[in-house]
Amino acid sequence: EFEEARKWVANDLVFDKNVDVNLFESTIRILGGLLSTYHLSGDSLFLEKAKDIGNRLMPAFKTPSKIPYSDVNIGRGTAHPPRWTSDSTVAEVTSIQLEFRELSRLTGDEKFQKAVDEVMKHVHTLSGKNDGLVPMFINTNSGQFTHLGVYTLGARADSYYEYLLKQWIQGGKKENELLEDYMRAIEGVKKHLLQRSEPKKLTFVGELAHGHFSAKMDHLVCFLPGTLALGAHNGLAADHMKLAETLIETCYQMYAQVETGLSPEIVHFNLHAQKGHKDVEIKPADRHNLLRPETVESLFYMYRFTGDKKYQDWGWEILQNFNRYTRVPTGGYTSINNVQNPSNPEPRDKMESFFLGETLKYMFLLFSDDIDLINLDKYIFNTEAHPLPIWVPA
Ligand code: DMJ
Repeated sequence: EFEEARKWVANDLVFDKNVDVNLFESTIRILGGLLSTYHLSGDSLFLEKAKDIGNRLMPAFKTPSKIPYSDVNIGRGTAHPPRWTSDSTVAEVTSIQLEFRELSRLTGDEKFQKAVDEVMKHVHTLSGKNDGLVPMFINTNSGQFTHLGVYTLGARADSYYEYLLKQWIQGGKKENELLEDYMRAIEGVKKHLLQRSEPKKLTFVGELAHGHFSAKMDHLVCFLPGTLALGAHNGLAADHMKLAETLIETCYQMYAQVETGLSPEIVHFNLHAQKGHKDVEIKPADRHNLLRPETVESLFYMYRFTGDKKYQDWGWEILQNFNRYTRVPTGGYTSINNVQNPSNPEPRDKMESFFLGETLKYMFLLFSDDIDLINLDKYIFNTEAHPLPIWVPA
């Protein structure tokens, strides 16, 4: 299968195309995937392809502020923001660093690293943060945060926090500003976003909008227990591990309390006990499941670091439910519209590439007891689950 895929990359993966692509998605999926495959196989074809796509993505950084645009035409070498705004998403511009930094290290061409390091240095100094928590948008002209006052660990901010820690680990734990920003942000989460639900008193991460707390949590936030555990494993505060343990329980309950045993895209937690109500409430617009990886990803980290088999059991339950409700008899899996209807979850006929890239890969790693199957002291996973080497392994 690998040889078949290699042949496809060699003959059919051509980037000289007049097409707009999203900088972030192409970096984490294509560039990250190629770099990782290069390391795991040692085959220089993948590095050549990584160089090619890396160079073609670089025009995105030609902006007045050097905060990259969201979209690049990889054939024409032009870049632009979305049609309706000159803003970029904070998580997008701050979650391309692991890949571009590694590309510089491998090629000896520092321009890739310089471009992404500059973004991090700039964001480090920006005002508009709230105890280390960042807004969701940043303007490519002014370089300032926009839509101030809204803070989430979910969509549009999530992997900013993940990549602070992971870049610090990738670079050999020397880049203090990254660590400072990460530690401050986790304090910000504790101070502003943590609450407990009723009746089970589950600790969850809500959102803050102009001083008002909302008990809304995206499934995307479930990357956080894994990231906290990775930080604790790398010598950061032991209470991060405690928080990881409570949060992964919450993420598991986002599956277990639902009719199909699969989490919806977004949940709202009950802050007050009401007869007959569970902790988790689901709004009709949020009841789809896109086969997302975050909970399984965190289960993998928790199992690796604690050896507690309950994490494998929870992952196994989730896999059974993916098989029951999302598996397509003729092959593959699909997103579904309704996690609350076991008799008709309404298949969508769409399987995101992160289901193979992340969800199934983390399942595979979760069920293995071989700690050398991607040793976490030697590799760091990018946000699309592609392992990249730590520059100075522990
Ligand atoms: C993936 O592309 C990445 O994990 C990203 O950081 C968040 N969204 C999807 C998976 O849910």
